[in-house]
Amino acid sequence: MTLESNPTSNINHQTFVHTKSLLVAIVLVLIGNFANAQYDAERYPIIPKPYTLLPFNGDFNLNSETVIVTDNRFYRKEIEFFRQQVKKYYSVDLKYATKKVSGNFIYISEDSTDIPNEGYNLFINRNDINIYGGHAGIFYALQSLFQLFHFTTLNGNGIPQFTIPSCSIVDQPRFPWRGMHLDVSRHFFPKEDVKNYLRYMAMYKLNTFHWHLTDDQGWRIEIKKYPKLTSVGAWRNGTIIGHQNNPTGMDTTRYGGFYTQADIREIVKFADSLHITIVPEIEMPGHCLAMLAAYPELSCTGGPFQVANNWGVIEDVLCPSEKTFSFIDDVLKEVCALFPGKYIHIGGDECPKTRWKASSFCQDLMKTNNLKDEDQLQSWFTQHIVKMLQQKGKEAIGWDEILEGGLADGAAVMSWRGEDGGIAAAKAKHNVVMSPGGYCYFDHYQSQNANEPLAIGGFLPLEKVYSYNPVPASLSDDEKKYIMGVQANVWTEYIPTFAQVQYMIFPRMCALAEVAWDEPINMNFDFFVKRLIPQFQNWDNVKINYAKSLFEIKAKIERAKDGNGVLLSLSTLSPTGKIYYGFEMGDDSVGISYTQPILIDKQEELYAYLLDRNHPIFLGREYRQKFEINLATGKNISLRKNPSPSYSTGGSSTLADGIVGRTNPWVGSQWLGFWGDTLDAIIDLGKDTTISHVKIYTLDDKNSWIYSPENYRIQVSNDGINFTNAVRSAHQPEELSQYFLSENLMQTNTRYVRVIVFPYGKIPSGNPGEGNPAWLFVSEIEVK
Ligand code: TNX
Repeated sequence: MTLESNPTSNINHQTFVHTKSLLVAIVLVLIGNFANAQYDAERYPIIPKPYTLLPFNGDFNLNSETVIVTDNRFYRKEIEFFRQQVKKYYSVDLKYATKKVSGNFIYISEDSTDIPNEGYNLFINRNDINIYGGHAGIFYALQSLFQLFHFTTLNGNGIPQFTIPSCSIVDQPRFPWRGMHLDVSRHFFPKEDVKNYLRYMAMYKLNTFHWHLTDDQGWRIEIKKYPKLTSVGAWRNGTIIGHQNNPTGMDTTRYGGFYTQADIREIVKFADSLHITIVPEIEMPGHCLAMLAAYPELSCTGGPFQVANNWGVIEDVLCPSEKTFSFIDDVLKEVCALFPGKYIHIGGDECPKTRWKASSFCQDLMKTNNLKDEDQLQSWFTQHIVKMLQQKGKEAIGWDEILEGGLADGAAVMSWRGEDGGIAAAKAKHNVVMSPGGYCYFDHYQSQNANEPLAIGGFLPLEKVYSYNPVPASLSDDEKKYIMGVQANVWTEYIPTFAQVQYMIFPRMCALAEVAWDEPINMNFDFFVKRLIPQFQNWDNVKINYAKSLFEIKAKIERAKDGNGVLLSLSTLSPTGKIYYGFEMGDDSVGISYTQPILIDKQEELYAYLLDRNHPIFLGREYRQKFEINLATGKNISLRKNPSPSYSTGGSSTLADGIVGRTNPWVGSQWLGFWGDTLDAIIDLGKDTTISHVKIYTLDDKNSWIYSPENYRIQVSNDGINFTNAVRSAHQPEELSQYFLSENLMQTNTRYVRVIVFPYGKIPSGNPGEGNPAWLFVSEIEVK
């Protein structure tokens, strides 16, 4: 008799499975440490890594006869998404049933007793698969299952067969806010692209979509009361070509687009079916030029304005007038009605004060309200908006600038200028989402390769995303509770197509997903990479354009033992790649097989490439590097003050590694960054040495808040304790550049050279980041 025809035995079976599930769950939790043991990654390539996974021998065989059984029709949307995915990625059409068959089923039960929010239990046996959880948990269990498909063969009818490896999983997330952001203002991505973005997030259990809908370059959400926001504000007359620091022109193509309210409702509903909450962002009071182009009366000067066609920070901002407040109130009414989530993002970043300073209206307003400066005026403005949202039953979240000058109760902070804003907010008992530039900006470069497609700058390789812990150690246990989670941001100035969006988020989004889901103790980068590689096949199946920088040659530079030159180690994470290298001026043009670190003690240009061990093909792109060797190269350098953790790759030895950082575009890994801080470095030349020249390579990129230094000092010493100023030679080098400081010295015999470089200071008004300290970036110190 089959279970199907016998309701009693059906119930018994259910009860049995259920009891067993509880037992296994308890055992899994009890064996705490065992949970961190590493299992076969290729067999269980689940990302993010489940809280506990207990591997078993044997497999469940999945084929087109497998049925999904549920006694609760309310799971339809969770199951339907999974079914569509399985059909799309694996070409298998799974069926539904409301009663169990004898084996070959996936049974789904709403039983969230003792299962934490968003958690689930998933038991894969040889004959059946059983899932328990609340709605979100069931959705995530199906996503884990989706990642366990192993193709075996085609059956007689050409239908693919799969095995699903046996195991027991008890899973739950670390943070409730697991976010991805997308800027649709700088470049517009139609509805279908946004839905795909949400699908990608859901696959990796990310649950919060921060939709950056408005900015200087385009307003992208229909507001019925103010139609010009989209008829005027959604379109620009052209777009800058190339990098904003080095533009090659301006195209004159009318560019734009927007989402109708019907589109938005459709996307919100779709997101809801994936257990994703959308947080819409309406930027104010800065980054509002598109809004002002449509309604210039909201500005301090009256306009006229045009939607921006280049990037950066723009001085025209909202005027904090009654008219503006009532306009925003109307806009937010419509926004709140469209988005059911608790939070509305109100921007708040990068608001220049030039217009407010020049406006007699603003100056009077400040006097009337006892506001001592324009920063307090912004805080006063923000508090109004926060209250406006609270009256509509919502909470506000904003970029960390909204902290300055006091923050209204209930408002949450998104920390992007490092972690300081988030730390201050948590200490003041505000909820926080961590999204610091150094770990979470997916518009930054992920590879140092010179052929990488144009990006804004920075350097954020996969392993750096993975290394992030969103809970700062400096917080007390009580304060830590305010960290709601973590989010990566995808600003699209340099991301014009959806294929490029894919390139910037895959695979870094997988690392973020694990940072958001897993406890640090449960994380390990090498084990992550082993689970990541099997995803590539899936992405290939649906033609996702992912970055393959993981397989590139990575270079590590260390001081040579005796301090003469540097040792270059090359490595790759590619399981089948073999490294070959050669020198540009060398005899061996094909290159030789790499076996051990290479000593570089003279001016050279080295190239290296990867060959597949099994096939005569090249993998990835060539690595190429020029080395400039001088007296300082490879010598010991000590820093009196450490660089900012965001720009500290390689530490102090980066300053004497023989590599002069690229400037346009610059890649973060080659530079040490000091935020408003002095560089104070002492180079130990090892013995008394005659020197007559010092050159310091610095960076100038005002859009990224990086300024050439104001001033510097060079000192010498024979004991490393007592330093005297080096004497300038009358003959100074003729070359001048915004990218280096260069000085000829009177010939001096010295062992220690001290280089002090003072940062520029406060960023002057009218520039991006005005009022903030400027960054000082130094790549290399050359001594001759
Ligand atoms: C800063 S992050 C911005 C954005 C830019 C981004 C580029 C933030 C709150 N503001 O307007 O697109 O840098 O990385």
